[in-house]
Amino acid sequence: AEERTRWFREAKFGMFIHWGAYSVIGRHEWIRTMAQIPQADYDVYAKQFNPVKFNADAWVDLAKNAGAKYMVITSKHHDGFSIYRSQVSDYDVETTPYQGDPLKQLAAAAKKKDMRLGFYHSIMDWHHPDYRPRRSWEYPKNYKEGGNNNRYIDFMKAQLKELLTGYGDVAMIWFDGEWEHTLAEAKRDDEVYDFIRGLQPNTLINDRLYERKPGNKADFGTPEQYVPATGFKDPSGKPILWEACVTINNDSWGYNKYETEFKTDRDLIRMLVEVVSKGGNLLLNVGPKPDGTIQDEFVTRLNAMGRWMKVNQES
Ligand code: FUL
Repeated sequence: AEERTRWFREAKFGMFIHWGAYSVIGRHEWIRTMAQIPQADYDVYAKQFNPVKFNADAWVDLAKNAGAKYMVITSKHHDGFSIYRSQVSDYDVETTPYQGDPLKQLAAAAKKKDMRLGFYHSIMDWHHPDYRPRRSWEYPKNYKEGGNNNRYIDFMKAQLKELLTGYGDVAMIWFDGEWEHTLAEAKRDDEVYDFIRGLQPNTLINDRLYERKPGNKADFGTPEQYVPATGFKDPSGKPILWEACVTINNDSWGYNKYETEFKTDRDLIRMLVEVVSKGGNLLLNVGPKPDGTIQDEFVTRLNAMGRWMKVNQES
């Protein structure tokens, strides 16, 4: 385990990327639930995902120039839409006009530029017919009925297999949305853990696979939108590696075209220093636009962090 996490401990700084069908709407990655958008209406937006200006090299350069050593991108967020060409799902980029596979392009660019790449993969899935519970606002009478979470977990494993066999070395699988205890109730969280290890023994796995179950095997903890006062402990009280994930803008992770509040260069540099001084990593988020470009408010701040780092680097 020590050896497996060495790069992570040395990396200190990563770039998080939330990008998907919700970016088309441009409000928040939770927009489907927040605005209670029926699936059929949401699909109209999903089908418009067409990032014709996406340039994987530019994204990797942006991260690299900022001083980030790894990138983590949403292969699938809670809305269930996969931004890669998935053979086991028909709710993916293949249903859009876009011809490419954004994750393939990003993986190739990252490899070329010596950048590690990991995938955020949501366990919770508002779209998959087998996932339970469905949203209670959508199915008020029968949100727990039908479906089959065991079948859903099989589907999730099939997607993980695609990600872990078709995209080169995967730095980490960053799970999320296990607070509905889908895997825990089916007693299949360790099975998913072993499945990943079997495909790529060095891929790191975050604590959200387990929703912080005591004694779990996760490689690192994931404080969200705050920097822990002192280190970070697992539920049994043992200090563990940690990575604080934080947005540059006020609170949405996906692109929000109405956002007006952004942390300053100074806020961000000080936050990075604080995180590193406490032994953690900072995973700083950007929410790219649906066309594949990244807004100036993010770019200028990331560049400022990079400049600061270059000036203050030990030679
Ligand atoms: C949360 C999610 O619900 C947010 O949308 C975001 O992905 C954040 C990093 O994790 O739990």
